[in-house]
Amino acid sequence: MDPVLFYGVPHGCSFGSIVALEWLGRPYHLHRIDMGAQRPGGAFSKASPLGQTPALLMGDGGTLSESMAILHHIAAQGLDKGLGFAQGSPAFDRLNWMLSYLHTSLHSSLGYGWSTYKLAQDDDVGRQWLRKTARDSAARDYAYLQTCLEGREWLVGDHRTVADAYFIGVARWGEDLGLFDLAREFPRLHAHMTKLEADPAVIFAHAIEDERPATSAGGFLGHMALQEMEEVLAAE
Ligand SMILES: N[C@@H](CCC(=O)N[C@@H](CS)C(=O)NCC(=O)O)C(=O)O
Repeated sequence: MDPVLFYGVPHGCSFGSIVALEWLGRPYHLHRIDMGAQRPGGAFSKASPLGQTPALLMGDGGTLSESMAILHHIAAQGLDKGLGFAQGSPAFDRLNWMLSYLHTSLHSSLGYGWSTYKLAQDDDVGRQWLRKTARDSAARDYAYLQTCLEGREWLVGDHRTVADAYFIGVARWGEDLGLFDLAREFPRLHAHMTKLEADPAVIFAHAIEDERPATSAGGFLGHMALQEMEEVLAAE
Protein backbone atom coordinates (compact mmCIF):
# COMPACT_ATOMS: atom_id res chain seq x y z
CA MET A 1 0.00 0.00 0.00
CA ASP A 2 1.16 3.53 -0.69
CA PRO A 3 1.57 5.72 2.41
CA VAL A 4 -1.38 7.60 3.90
CA LEU A 5 -0.92 10.97 5.58
CA PHE A 6 -3.48 11.92 8.25
CA TYR A 7 -3.80 15.68 8.07
CA GLY A 8 -5.73 17.95 10.42
CA VAL A 9 -8.17 20.76 9.78
CA PRO A 10 -8.58 23.59 10.33
CA HIS A 11 -5.09 25.17 10.05
CA GLY A 12 -3.09 21.99 10.76
CA CYS A 13 0.68 22.00 10.99
CA SER A 14 0.27 18.87 8.84
CA PHE A 15 0.02 21.35 5.94
CA GLY A 16 3.83 21.20 5.64
CA SER A 17 3.80 17.42 5.32
CA ILE A 18 1.26 17.66 2.45
CA VAL A 19 3.51 20.19 0.68
CA ALA A 20 6.56 17.98 1.22
CA LEU A 21 4.73 14.91 -0.19
CA GLU A 22 3.77 16.92 -3.25
CA TRP A 23 7.38 18.03 -3.76
CA LEU A 24 8.50 14.41 -3.36
CA GLY A 25 6.15 13.33 -6.13
CA ARG A 26 5.79 9.69 -5.04
CA PRO A 27 2.32 8.08 -4.73
CA TYR A 28 0.47 8.80 -1.49
CA HIS A 29 -3.04 9.03 -0.06
CA LEU A 30 -4.54 11.46 2.42
CA HIS A 31 -7.03 11.04 5.24
CA ARG A 32 -8.74 14.10 6.71
CA ILE A 33 -9.06 14.53 10.50
CA ASP A 34 -11.41 17.20 11.83
CA MET A 35 -9.57 18.40 14.92
CA GLY A 36 -12.76 19.87 16.35
CA ALA A 37 -14.48 16.47 16.37
CA GLN A 38 -13.92 13.18 18.15
CA ARG A 39 -10.94 11.32 16.73
CA PRO A 40 -11.58 8.06 14.89
CA GLY A 41 -10.02 4.83 16.10
CA GLY A 42 -8.56 2.13 13.86
CA ALA A 43 -5.55 3.01 11.76
CA PHE A 44 -5.63 6.61 12.92
CA SER A 45 -5.27 5.84 16.62
CA LYS A 46 -2.56 3.33 15.74
CA ALA A 47 -0.65 5.96 13.73
CA SER A 48 -1.32 8.74 16.24
CA PRO A 49 -1.67 7.47 19.82
CA LEU A 50 -2.08 11.07 21.06
CA GLY A 51 -4.74 11.85 18.46
CA GLN A 52 -2.63 14.59 16.86
CA THR A 53 -1.88 15.32 13.24
CA PRO A 54 0.17 14.81 11.16
CA ALA A 55 0.58 11.06 11.30
CA LEU A 56 1.74 8.71 8.61
CA LEU A 57 0.62 5.17 7.89
CA MET A 58 3.34 3.60 5.83
CA GLY A 59 3.06 1.10 3.06
CA ASP A 60 4.03 -1.86 5.26
CA GLY A 61 1.58 -0.90 8.02
CA GLY A 62 4.29 0.83 10.08
CA THR A 63 3.47 4.24 11.49
CA LEU A 64 5.14 7.55 12.19
CA SER A 65 3.83 10.56 14.09
CA GLU A 66 5.46 13.98 14.75
CA SER A 67 6.06 16.47 11.96
CA MET A 68 9.83 16.41 12.46
CA ALA A 69 10.01 12.65 12.02
CA ILE A 70 7.63 12.66 9.03
CA LEU A 71 9.45 15.53 7.30
CA HIS A 72 12.86 13.91 7.78
CA HIS A 73 11.38 10.65 6.46
CA ILE A 74 10.13 12.44 3.33
CA ALA A 75 13.37 14.40 2.95
CA ALA A 76 15.43 11.20 3.07
CA GLN A 77 13.45 9.87 0.11
CA GLY A 78 13.84 13.15 -1.76
CA LEU A 79 17.58 13.78 -1.53
CA ASP A 80 17.79 13.73 -5.34
CA LYS A 81 15.14 16.46 -5.40
CA GLY A 82 16.97 18.51 -2.77
CA LEU A 83 14.22 18.14 -0.15
CA GLY A 84 16.87 17.24 2.41
CA PHE A 85 20.55 16.40 2.77
CA ALA A 86 22.69 13.38 3.65
CA GLN A 87 22.80 12.84 7.38
CA GLY A 88 26.21 13.83 8.77
CA SER A 89 26.67 16.69 6.31
CA PRO A 90 26.77 20.37 7.44
CA ALA A 91 23.69 21.00 5.26
CA PHE A 92 21.78 18.28 7.14
CA ASP A 93 22.76 19.90 10.44
CA ARG A 94 21.43 23.24 9.22
CA LEU A 95 18.18 21.63 8.07
CA ASN A 96 17.77 19.86 11.41
CA TRP A 97 18.55 23.12 13.25
CA MET A 98 15.98 25.09 11.25
CA LEU A 99 13.26 22.43 11.60
CA SER A 100 13.93 22.25 15.33
CA TYR A 101 13.67 26.03 15.65
CA LEU A 102 10.44 26.17 13.68
CA HIS A 103 8.92 23.42 15.80
CA THR A 104 10.14 24.20 19.30
CA SER A 105 9.90 27.98 18.96
CA LEU A 106 7.50 29.24 16.27
CA HIS A 107 4.99 26.36 16.54
CA SER A 108 5.10 26.54 20.35
CA SER A 109 4.73 30.34 20.47
CA LEU A 110 1.73 30.42 18.17
CA GLY A 111 0.33 27.35 19.94
CA TYR A 112 -0.53 29.68 22.85
CA GLY A 113 -2.87 31.45 20.44
CA TRP A 114 -4.63 28.21 19.48
CA SER A 115 -4.99 27.30 23.16
CA THR A 116 -7.53 30.12 23.53
CA TYR A 117 -10.04 27.82 21.82
CA LYS A 118 -9.76 25.40 24.74
CA LEU A 119 -10.82 28.05 27.30
CA ALA A 120 -14.29 28.59 28.70
CA GLN A 121 -16.13 31.23 26.66
CA ASP A 122 -16.17 33.74 29.51
CA ASP A 123 -12.48 33.36 30.39
CA ASP A 124 -11.41 36.73 29.03
CA VAL A 125 -8.42 37.04 31.33
CA GLY A 126 -7.05 33.68 30.20
CA ARG A 127 -7.71 34.57 26.58
CA GLN A 128 -5.91 37.90 26.86
CA TRP A 129 -2.93 36.31 28.58
CA LEU A 130 -2.61 33.56 25.96
CA ARG A 131 -2.90 36.00 23.05
CA LYS A 132 -0.33 38.36 24.56
CA THR A 133 2.05 35.48 25.28
CA ALA A 134 1.61 34.17 21.72
CA ARG A 135 2.24 37.59 20.22
CA ASP A 136 5.28 38.45 22.38
CA SER A 137 6.85 35.07 21.85
CA ALA A 138 6.10 34.74 18.13
CA ALA A 139 7.29 38.32 17.45
CA ARG A 140 10.72 37.25 18.66
CA ASP A 141 10.58 34.14 16.42
CA TYR A 142 9.41 35.99 13.30
CA ALA A 143 12.16 38.59 13.82
CA TYR A 144 14.79 35.88 14.21
CA LEU A 145 13.57 33.97 11.15
CA GLN A 146 13.69 37.19 9.20
CA THR A 147 17.40 37.56 10.04
CA CYS A 148 17.89 33.91 9.00
CA LEU A 149 16.50 34.82 5.57
CA GLU A 150 18.83 37.78 5.12
CA GLY A 151 20.71 37.35 1.84
CA ARG A 152 19.10 33.94 1.26
CA GLU A 153 16.45 32.66 -1.10
CA TRP A 154 15.47 29.68 1.08
CA LEU A 155 15.62 28.81 4.76
CA VAL A 156 18.30 26.16 4.22
CA GLY A 157 20.76 25.80 1.33
CA ASP A 158 20.07 27.31 -2.07
CA HIS A 159 16.80 25.56 -2.91
CA ARG A 160 13.51 24.65 -1.26
CA THR A 161 13.60 21.96 1.42
CA VAL A 162 11.17 20.40 3.89
CA ALA A 163 12.00 23.36 6.19
CA ASP A 164 10.24 25.73 3.76
CA ALA A 165 7.31 23.30 3.57
CA TYR A 166 6.91 23.22 7.36
CA PHE A 167 7.51 26.97 7.64
CA ILE A 168 4.64 27.93 5.32
CA GLY A 169 2.20 25.71 7.22
CA VAL A 170 3.01 27.31 10.59
CA ALA A 171 4.08 30.89 9.76
CA ARG A 172 0.57 31.61 8.42
CA TRP A 173 -0.87 31.18 11.93
CA GLY A 174 0.19 34.67 13.03
CA GLU A 175 -2.37 36.12 10.63
CA ASP A 176 -4.88 33.25 10.96
CA LEU A 177 -5.05 34.10 14.67
CA GLY A 178 -5.34 37.83 13.94
CA LEU A 179 -2.14 38.53 15.91
CA PHE A 180 0.08 40.04 13.21
CA ASP A 181 0.12 42.00 9.99
CA LEU A 182 3.13 40.13 8.66
CA ALA A 183 3.54 42.19 5.46
CA ARG A 184 3.93 45.36 7.52
CA GLU A 185 5.77 43.98 10.55
CA PHE A 186 8.10 41.42 8.94
CA PRO A 187 8.30 42.27 5.21
CA ARG A 188 11.22 39.98 4.30
CA LEU A 189 9.62 37.04 6.04
CA HIS A 190 6.33 37.89 4.38
CA ALA A 191 8.05 38.00 0.96
CA HIS A 192 9.26 34.43 1.56
CA MET A 193 5.74 33.38 2.44
CA THR A 194 4.37 35.07 -0.70
CA LYS A 195 6.90 33.19 -2.85
CA LEU A 196 5.89 29.90 -1.25
CA GLU A 197 2.17 30.68 -1.57
CA ALA A 198 2.67 30.76 -5.36
CA ASP A 199 4.14 27.22 -5.35
CA PRO A 200 1.75 24.64 -6.88
CA ALA A 201 2.23 22.29 -3.89
CA VAL A 202 1.18 25.03 -1.47
CA ILE A 203 -1.80 25.92 -3.66
CA PHE A 204 -2.68 22.20 -3.67
CA ALA A 205 -2.44 21.92 0.14
CA HIS A 206 -4.75 24.93 0.60
CA ALA A 207 -7.26 23.41 -1.80
CA ILE A 208 -7.16 20.12 0.12
CA GLU A 209 -7.69 21.85 3.47
CA ASP A 210 -10.54 23.95 2.02
CA GLU A 211 -12.10 20.96 0.19
CA ARG A 212 -11.78 22.65 -3.20
CA PRO A 213 -10.71 20.88 -6.41
CA ALA A 214 -6.99 20.28 -6.01
CA THR A 215 -4.41 19.71 -8.72
CA SER A 216 -1.56 17.47 -7.64
CA ALA A 217 1.87 17.39 -9.22
CA GLY A 218 1.14 13.68 -9.64
CA GLY A 219 1.67 11.82 -6.37
CA PHE A 220 -1.77 12.28 -4.79
CA LEU A 221 -3.94 9.17 -5.23
CA GLY A 222 -6.97 10.51 -3.38
CA HIS A 223 -8.42 10.28 0.11
CA MET A 224 -8.56 6.80 1.64
CA ALA A 225 -11.19 5.70 4.15
CA LEU A 226 -10.06 4.01 7.36
CA GLN A 227 -11.83 0.78 6.49
CA GLU A 228 -10.14 0.65 3.12
CA MET A 229 -6.71 1.00 4.79
CA GLU A 230 -7.47 -1.99 7.05
CA GLU A 231 -8.70 -4.04 4.08
CA VAL A 232 -5.71 -3.26 1.90
CA LEU A 233 -3.25 -4.00 4.71
CA ALA A 234 -5.05 -7.26 5.59
CA ALA A 235 -4.98 -8.42 1.97
CA GLU A 236 -1.24 -7.80 1.56
N1 LIG B 1 4.50 17.44 18.34
C1 LIG B 1 3.49 17.26 17.34
C2 LIG B 1 2.43 18.30 17.55
C3 LIG B 1 1.38 18.24 16.49
C4 LIG B 1 0.25 19.19 16.77
O1 LIG B 1 0.35 20.10 17.59
N2 LIG B 1 -0.84 18.95 16.05
C5 LIG B 1 -2.01 19.73 16.27
C6 LIG B 1 -2.45 20.39 14.98
S1 LIG B 1 -1.26 21.56 14.41
C7 LIG B 1 -3.11 18.80 16.74
O2 LIG B 1 -3.21 17.69 16.31
N3 LIG B 1 -3.90 19.31 17.66
C8 LIG B 1 -5.02 18.61 18.20
C9 LIG B 1 -4.74 18.03 19.54
O3 LIG B 1 -3.64 18.25 20.10
O4 LIG B 1 -5.63 17.37 20.06
C10 LIG B 1 4.08 17.42 15.93
O5 LIG B 1 4.96 18.26 15.78
O6 LIG B 1 3.70 16.71 15.01
